Amino acid sequence: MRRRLRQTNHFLTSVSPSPISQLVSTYRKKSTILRGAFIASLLLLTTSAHAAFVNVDSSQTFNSTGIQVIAGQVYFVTATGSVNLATGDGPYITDPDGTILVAPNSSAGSYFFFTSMTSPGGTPPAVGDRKYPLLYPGQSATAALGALVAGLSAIANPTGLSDFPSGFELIGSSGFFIAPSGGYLFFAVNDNAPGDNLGTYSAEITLTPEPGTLSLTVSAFAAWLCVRRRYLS
Ligand SMILES: [Ca+2]
Repeated sequence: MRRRLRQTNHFLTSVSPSPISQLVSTYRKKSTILRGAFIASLLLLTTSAHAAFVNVDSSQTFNSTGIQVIAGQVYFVTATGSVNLATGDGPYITDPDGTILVAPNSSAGSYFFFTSMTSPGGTPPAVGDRKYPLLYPGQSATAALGALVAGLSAIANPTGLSDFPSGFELIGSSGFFIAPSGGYLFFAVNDNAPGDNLGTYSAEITLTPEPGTLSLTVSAFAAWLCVRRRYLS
C-alpha cells in the first residue's frame, strides 16, 4: 500500500507538481511530527511516575514520606498492614482503612473508651466496623480511628500538629492525595494518643502523570493512528 502511495505520488509529481503532491507531503510531515510527539509524550509519561515506599509507624504522631510536593501534583497511595491503637488495655487493631480487625472485649480497659468516647457514641467496637474521633480528635476528625491519613507541612521538620494548617485527610488502603500547595508530605495513623500504639503500615506512593501529559499522549496517539490509517496504510 505504501509502495502504491509512493508510486501514485511519483506519478502525480511527474505529471505536475500539483497541490496534491504537496498535500501528501504535508500529511507525511504531520505524521512524523505526531509520531514524534507521541513518543516524546510516552517517554515523559513513563519517566514522570515513580514509587516511594514508606513505613508509617503508629506510635508516632506523624511520619515523613521524604517527599516534597508541588501544588497540583497527584499521588496515588496504597497501604497494607495492621496496627494496635491500645496495647495497654485493648487490643484495638485496625487496617489502613480503620476497619477493626481485633476489638477489645467488654472486660478490657479500652472497651468503655471506644464505646462511649468515639463515634458512633454508645456503640461497642466490633470487628468489621469503624469508629471515629468524638471527644478526642486525632490527626483527622473525620477519618476512622486507625486509618492512614496524609498531611502537608510547609516545613521539613514539623514538631506538632499545628505545623499542618490544613490538617490531615483520609488515604486509607487505597487513595489519592492532591497537593493543594507546595510542601512536605507526611503520613500518620489517625489516633489522638499514639504513645500506646504498636505496628506500622507499609505505604507505596506513586506520582501520577499530570493531566496535561496524559491528554497530550492520548491525543497524539489518536491523531497519529488516524493519519496513519488514512494516508499511510
Ligand atoms: Ca492509642
